[in-house]
Amino acid sequence: MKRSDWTWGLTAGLALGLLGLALRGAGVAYPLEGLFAQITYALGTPAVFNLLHGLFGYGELAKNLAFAGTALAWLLAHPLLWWAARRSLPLGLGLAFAAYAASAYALPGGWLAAGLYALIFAGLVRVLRRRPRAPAPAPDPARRESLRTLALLAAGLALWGQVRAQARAAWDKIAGLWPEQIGQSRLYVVSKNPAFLDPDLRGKPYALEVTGLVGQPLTLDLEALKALPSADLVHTMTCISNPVGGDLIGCVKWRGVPLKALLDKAGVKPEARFIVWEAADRYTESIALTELPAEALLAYAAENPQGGKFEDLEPRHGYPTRVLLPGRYGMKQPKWLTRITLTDKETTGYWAQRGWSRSAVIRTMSRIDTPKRNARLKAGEETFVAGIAYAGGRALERVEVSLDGGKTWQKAELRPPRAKYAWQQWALPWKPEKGDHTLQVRAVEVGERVQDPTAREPLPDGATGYHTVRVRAG
Ligand SMILES: Nc1nc2c(c(=O)[nH]1)N[C@H]1C(S)=C(S)[C@@H](COP(=O)(O)O)O[C@H]1N2
Ligand SMILES: [Mo]
Repeated sequence: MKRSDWTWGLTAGLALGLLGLALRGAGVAYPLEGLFAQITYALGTPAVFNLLHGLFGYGELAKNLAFAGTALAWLLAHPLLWWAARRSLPLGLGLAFAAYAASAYALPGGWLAAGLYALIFAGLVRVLRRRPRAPAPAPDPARRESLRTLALLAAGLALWGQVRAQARAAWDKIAGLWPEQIGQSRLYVVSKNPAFLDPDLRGKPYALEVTGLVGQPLTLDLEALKALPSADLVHTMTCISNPVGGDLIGCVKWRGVPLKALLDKAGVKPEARFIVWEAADRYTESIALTELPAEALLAYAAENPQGGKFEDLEPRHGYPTRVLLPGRYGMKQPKWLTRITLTDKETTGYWAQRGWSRSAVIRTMSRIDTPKRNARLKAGEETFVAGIAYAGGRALERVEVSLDGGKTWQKAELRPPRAKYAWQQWALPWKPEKGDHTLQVRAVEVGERVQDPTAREPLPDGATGYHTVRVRAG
């Protein structure tokens, strides 16, 4: 081995290690993580485990040292691979694939990721290694060279597509898990009215008023609203009366007019401090201007995930327009909106008058979608504990699952959020042993803010506590 093998090898190992972090965010298996899992699994045998923890204590230190060791092993492997690849690129490619596959094979999509990493590695070798200056005997070597590079690139791209598709499919394959986005037809419906008394404004004259402390009062029908510049918002609607584990929650992509734009058009007077909403069913709500989220939307359409087309709001979801106030419970988001009034005095909304929270800020929640409670599972068969989690627009650090009724917790795979106000899917592969199991889930926000464990009823501020599901495996 030459010195350059060391320099280039270590550089490539470092680059791939770092690149891997970014790829991991995009759902590609991270070989370093697989290697770490295998090494710690081996070290986890009781004797070794006790020895290590006797030496380093039970804190994070032992784990971090183990990871540092893994990273070092990873780095040191790369000069060797580089040396091999310099002698023969196919040999290097093969060895690299073997090494990455040995690290990542146990992770979902691990084999594909290994292929992708090996190709990137080979690409690095081709680009970075100094070519011998020997006279080229082959006919038209430049052309052949670029063809080979192109082939490598094409293979890399194809594999990348595969990896992405598989990462997506892996989530879609978990039976019973709610999708990243639902259509309005699957969204829960809550209203203060008996359904037959809900407003149905289809085919009726409609005018939305913007009035009160504004420079230029507005009256807009649906056409006029649709003619204004629009925005899309992936937004999770949830009801303050949703019990822990309940399904009064759903993430939908909406389209409408940004409220800020509408307010600018009307010209809010300086003395205005609150927005009061009024709806066709005489529902009212309000919010302080300073608390209006920048993304707040006057929605008139929702995306149908089958086909991706935007459709008018269904009557039960507020046709023709409704308010979307991300981060707040559904009660702050009137349907069948008819009037927006700017005022200097606070008013109390329909549910707040009845004792529910005034601010109605969404509490961090997580739910187990599968397995269902009292499910009968096959002992020893690989399955998933999976569900959704949402923190009202605050970022989630991780989701943890307990398979033993809250005694111990482990990190689940958390799918990166589609958007700020999207719920997130999470999943943990699980091979249940024979017997009864109590599953629990909790979400952890950035800054180690763990979801509130106290069991509370929805009234008045929204339910808290961990969703708990008992199942039997036999
Ligand atoms: N006009 C009007 N808007 C309303 C309500 C209502 O009774 N009347 N209920 C609110 C409540 S409590 C919730 S949870 C959401 C539910 O919206 P969805 O039925 O579209 O899911 O609408 C809100 N907007
Ligand atoms: Mo609600």
